[in-house]
Amino acid sequence: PQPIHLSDYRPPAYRVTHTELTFDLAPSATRVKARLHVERHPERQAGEPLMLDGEQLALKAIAIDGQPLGEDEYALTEGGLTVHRVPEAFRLDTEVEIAPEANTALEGLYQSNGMYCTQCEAEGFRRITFYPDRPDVMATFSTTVIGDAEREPVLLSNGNPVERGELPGGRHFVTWEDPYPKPCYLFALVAGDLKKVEDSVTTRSGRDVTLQIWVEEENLDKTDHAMASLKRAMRWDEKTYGREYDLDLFMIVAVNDFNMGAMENKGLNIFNSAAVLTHPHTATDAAFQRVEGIVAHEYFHNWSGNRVTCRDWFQLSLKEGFTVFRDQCFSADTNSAPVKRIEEVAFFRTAQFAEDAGPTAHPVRPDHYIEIGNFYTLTIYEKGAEIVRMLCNLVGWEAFRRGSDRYFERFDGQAVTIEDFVGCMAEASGLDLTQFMRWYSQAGTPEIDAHGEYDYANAAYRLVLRQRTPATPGQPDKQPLHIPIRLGLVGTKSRRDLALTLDGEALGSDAVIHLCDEEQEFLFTDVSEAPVPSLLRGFSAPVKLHFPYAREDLAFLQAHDSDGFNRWDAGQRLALLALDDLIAAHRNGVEKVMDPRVVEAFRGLLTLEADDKAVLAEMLTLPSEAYIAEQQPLVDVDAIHAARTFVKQSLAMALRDDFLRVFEANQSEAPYSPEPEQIATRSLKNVALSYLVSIEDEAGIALAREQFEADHNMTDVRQALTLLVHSSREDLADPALRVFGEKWAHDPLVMDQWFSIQVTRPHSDALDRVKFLMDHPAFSLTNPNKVRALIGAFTGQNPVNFHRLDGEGYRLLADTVIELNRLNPEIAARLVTPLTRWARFDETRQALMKAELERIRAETLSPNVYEVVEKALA
Ligand code: HT7
Ligand code: ZN
Repeated sequence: PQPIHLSDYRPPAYRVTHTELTFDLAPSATRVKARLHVERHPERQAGEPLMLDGEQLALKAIAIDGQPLGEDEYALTEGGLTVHRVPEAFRLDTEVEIAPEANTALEGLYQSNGMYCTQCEAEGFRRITFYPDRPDVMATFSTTVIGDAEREPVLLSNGNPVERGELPGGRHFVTWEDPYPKPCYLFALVAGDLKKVEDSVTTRSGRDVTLQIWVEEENLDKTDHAMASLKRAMRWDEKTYGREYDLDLFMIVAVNDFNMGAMENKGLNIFNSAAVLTHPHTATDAAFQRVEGIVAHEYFHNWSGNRVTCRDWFQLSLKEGFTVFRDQCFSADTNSAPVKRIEEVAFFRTAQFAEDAGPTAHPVRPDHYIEIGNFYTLTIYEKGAEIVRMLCNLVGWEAFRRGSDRYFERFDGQAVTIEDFVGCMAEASGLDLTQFMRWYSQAGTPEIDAHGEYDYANAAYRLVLRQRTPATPGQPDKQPLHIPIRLGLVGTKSRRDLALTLDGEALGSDAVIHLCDEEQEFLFTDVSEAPVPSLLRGFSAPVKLHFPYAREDLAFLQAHDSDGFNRWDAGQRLALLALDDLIAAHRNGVEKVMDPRVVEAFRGLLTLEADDKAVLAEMLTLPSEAYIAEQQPLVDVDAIHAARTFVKQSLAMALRDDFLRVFEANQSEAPYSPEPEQIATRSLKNVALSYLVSIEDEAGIALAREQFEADHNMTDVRQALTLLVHSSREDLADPALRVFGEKWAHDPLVMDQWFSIQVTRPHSDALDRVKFLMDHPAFSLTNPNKVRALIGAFTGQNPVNFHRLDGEGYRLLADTVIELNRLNPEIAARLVTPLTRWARFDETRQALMKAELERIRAETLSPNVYEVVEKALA
């Protein structure tokens, strides 16, 4: 497969102004009739052939303006259909046959639990009909869906239903009209035996909107939270961005087989059931919060993505980065804002940093790709959101909002570029954002080396910052970026933020400085006492910051920094330094000794009367093994696991009574609610429990068992079960797993949790369990949630077992990727990621991992897997 380059972009030769579709549904032979109203693009010459994308379509009929075409008038190719000569404006009719039941790739029209559904982003529409499958072709759609009245009583598509009726042979139809021009990637169809929950809202301008969530009957009791989240998101977007919903009907459908979380199809969002269904007994707090965030994200796309869309797929982050930023702010407003930021950053620094440092690193706006499906990445989504966040902080909220209004108004109904978006922000703020644009074109994580000195004699603090971005594949040389650094200077005597004066200008006590050159010096004057600098507050830029903090400085910041995020970060840095020593001790076979400063810091946290329990729970959570690995020059999974376990157990032993007190003080019998206060209390209690069980303290074990048996809510049950299963108390783990597995055998989303808990167990039987569970009746390789719950959880969250020195973990992953490559290339390409990180490990593991990649490469590969494996072995 050949790469596509951004620099080759040209507008389409022909555009489609209106699309009429008729689907006659049948599992193995669905007929799709398409009538396209086509005209030449004014910027393209007359006389060019009409080229349409199409894959796995059996063409049954083709006509232009009612005249059937002869075989010499068109050509079918592997990727589509070419009509050699067409008029300036015309009507193209085609009819094709497709087989939804055979579609395991879950792109285009497929079946999930017998219901029909579609996934068209990025290039799935070409598996439905011949079409210019590119986002800059925007048309209004009229869609008729014909199905069996009994098997498919519900027939849905985008927009508003305008006609319905009976047909001979027990068939029926519904016609839908979507008045908003859209690219075909936003097309959707759903048909099946679904039930709905309905609600309504009145928008700010007085439009009544019906809200529907469509699910299988047994899930009708799991939609309340999604509906409430949707209503909150609608209000929030009106209030915060002045954006209103624009159709009379907004629908969400839950499907079990789905490659990603959800899809923002116009007026008909399709959701992975895991991203919409919740119930206190089946979903954890984290799942409730995830559902709220995803419901909001898809809804926000109605403006950032649908009304204003992307010119081409290189601009993907235009809609995704902006929409993630919007959903992050929404969730911060609805939940604990500092915890939301801590969670975002912890995840970002673990996973996006790793992506940026690996062989598939790419800019937020890539300049070439083979398979766009491989570019729904943390870089496009999360780093894209960090860039929008920096923009917002740089120009200030008021100018950002003016820029956003300008963007939506100027480009409504158009397919545009990242320059168009940033241009609106530059106009609204008057700032020159030329250098800032490099964030979009340069891959890799910038690193900042910082140092500072306090000059007692002159009461000045000199801070020197130096930036460099390491080379990434295809980008050996990097240019300096515009990096906003929010900071404070915390006085070591007063324990307060000191007033900041820079170049004679008073900046307050919390300010942003701009690092634009390779190296810059900042001289703060009138600094009345020696400070400890608190840098990159709130993670003001997606960079790695190195400052030679003494451990005492970190303990000081953890206790006294006014910025909650940096208080947490100082604690993480302090723990990381202790972990570094212990990793070295483990490798050298030296006795491990716990750093008393970490114990004292934790004691301080536990004895403090916490006003924010959610933040406290985060502060008591040690960096994950994956994050620790990210900090190491070479990853030693066994040493990391041993060191982290040692720290956890040392803290648990030293502070056992404190953890017990915190656990008991935060137990509650109140009925479950996903409100922030309750979530915070549960988090704190469950962190405390994890320490107690880590040392197999009898009281702790008893509490975990009681919590499991009390069966109050899934957050508590899952935590208790995980702790028991991950402990070495097999006598408790196996019965608990059996009880849980039998109780929830009927619920696929709970069974996903049951799978994950077992295969993330850090014991040596984990790999055998994975193999055994792959034959479990509830497991299926064609269901992406199951693959993620079992294989993804094992390879991503069980480092000591995945990286077994006999290479069995790698072999299992490669076998699975090879099989999935045929069934679902998109999922296969994502799943292979852990193998692509081979360069981070010792030579033995490197060789084993590369051998498995070679074995995959020897297969006949989908473009998705081919692109990833080639990059990994380049
Ligand atoms: N915009 C949606 C992306 C998506 C997707 C992409 C590729 C294959 C399957 C997919 N399902 C959804 C989701 C979003 O970002 O909101
Ligand atoms: Zn999105």
